[in-house]
Amino acid sequence: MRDLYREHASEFELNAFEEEQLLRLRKDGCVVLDGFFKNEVDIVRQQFERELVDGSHIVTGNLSTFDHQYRCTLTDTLYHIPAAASLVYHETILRITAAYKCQIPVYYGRAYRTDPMPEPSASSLIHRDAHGDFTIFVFLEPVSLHNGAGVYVRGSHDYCWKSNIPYSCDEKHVRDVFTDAKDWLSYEGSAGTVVIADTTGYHKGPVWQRFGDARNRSRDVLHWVALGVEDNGRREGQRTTVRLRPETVDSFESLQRHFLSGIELATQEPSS
Ligand SMILES: O=C(O)CCC(=O)C(=O)O
Ligand SMILES: [Fe+2]
Repeated sequence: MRDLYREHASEFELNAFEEEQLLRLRKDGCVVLDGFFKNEVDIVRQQFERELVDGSHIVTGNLSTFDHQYRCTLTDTLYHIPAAASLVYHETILRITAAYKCQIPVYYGRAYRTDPMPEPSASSLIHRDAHGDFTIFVFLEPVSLHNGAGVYVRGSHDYCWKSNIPYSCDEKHVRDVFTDAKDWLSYEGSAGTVVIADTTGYHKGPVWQRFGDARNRSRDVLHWVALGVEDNGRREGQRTTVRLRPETVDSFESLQRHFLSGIELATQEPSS
């Protein structure tokens, strides 16, 4: 798959803005693009709100280790919110992800709301994701420490890649290693803010300034994880990614076909 990417790297050529983000991403492990989708996000948020009120396609907990009673996830997100597809498959994000991973990214977005939590648990505690996981968040409303921002530890991607540390870890240990307050990047921004993060590095979210404060509000996010194609094959079934078997992708054209049929599949009426 990496060879396929290298052979067709010109298809993913970056413009000056994307190049700048890529450099920051390589250095810090995370970039925040404030209000990047400010014009597109309202329609996505309205459609998600309708689904939350209707409730019939909302699942609470049990989708993955980090899903819990405070998280409400919309199933078949791209079908129920067709407007989300142009964000999830946005060229700039595809190009940055491809260039960072030197791989053609395959993924599937989903929307969720996290209600205020009385105390940090699951992904709100410092952790890292599996090696090679690369996460994109689009915040559907302005996001701050009042409605569950997030934190990324700048530079920890290199540290985590090199060492075989566990997924969950003690925040004190991370603070001992990353002592500079500037390393602790809190991602906040206006509606449509995009965060692109190598989540092999340490992060946590959602995070409120004071957990348990009665004034805390929920946060709505469109979220997806770009796995390498090899990873996707290995972990098929565990993630709601587009299904793609490496052995069926032997040329760029067949990859493009798979990619498009993946998008089509994701935006089609669910079978059950
Ligand atoms: O919602 C978030 O901020 C983070 C989710 C996360 O880190 C995860 O699912 O691994
Ligand atoms: Fe995570």
